[in-house]
Amino acid sequence: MITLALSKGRIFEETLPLLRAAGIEVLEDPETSRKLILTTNQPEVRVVLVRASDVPTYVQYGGADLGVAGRDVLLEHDGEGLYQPLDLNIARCRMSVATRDDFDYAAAVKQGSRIRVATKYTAIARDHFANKGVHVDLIKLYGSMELAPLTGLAEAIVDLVSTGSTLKANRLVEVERIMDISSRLVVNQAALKLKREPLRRLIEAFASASPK
Ligand code: PRT
Ligand code: MG
Repeated sequence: MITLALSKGRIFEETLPLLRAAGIEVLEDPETSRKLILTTNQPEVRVVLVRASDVPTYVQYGGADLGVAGRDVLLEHDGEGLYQPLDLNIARCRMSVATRDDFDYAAAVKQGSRIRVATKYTAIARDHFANKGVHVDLIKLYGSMELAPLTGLAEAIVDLVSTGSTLKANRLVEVERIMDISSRLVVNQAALKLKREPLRRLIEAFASASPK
């Protein structure tokens, strides 16, 4: 049995064409079914649905043989034992710094002021500001980062941006791009040895079907 960990939503949707290219059809729709284990047309392949940030954990401890996770999630997850053979180029977006449109970020940085930054991505944010030599107080949030600058919780946020419409709707502006983000395939290292052939075939099919 090969177990693939996916999260519901964009990662599931964007992985479907890659599975199809490998001859795998998922037989249940996670949007209508409440099942967490989905069968496929191949009796030896199943999909498990987990939170996006839990994908690396499932793969690391062998709850799944492989999974698809965003670069953001992988950078925030500290764990060994994950083989990352492939950037799938799906679920693309960027990690950015954003502030209220009336906040002068450049001036605050130049003056060396301490900036309060709210984010779910504390590892990425800590690294970014340390490399720039900018003093920040990081405030950990689990969602709705956009609200932080509007309520005075923080001057800036570090969050994912794709179309930019969420920032715009909240009168925030992107003041710095930290990195481009896409989703990667992660594989359990022990599974790679024990299930070498089927995994190799799957990885190859994903590689040739993933957007360039
Ligand atoms: O939602 P949940 O808390 O379960 O987990 P999650 O938010 O980590 O999962 P999910 O499914 O929302 O995202 C899974 C992965 O998709 C992320 O880890 C990213 O690698 C990738 N991805 C790509 C995105 C986006 N694009 C994206 N736009 N993840 C989140 N967003 C959010 C962003 O945080 C912001 O709130 O969408 C909003 C901005 O979108 P725009 O289009 O308005 O700019
Ligand atoms: Mg989400």
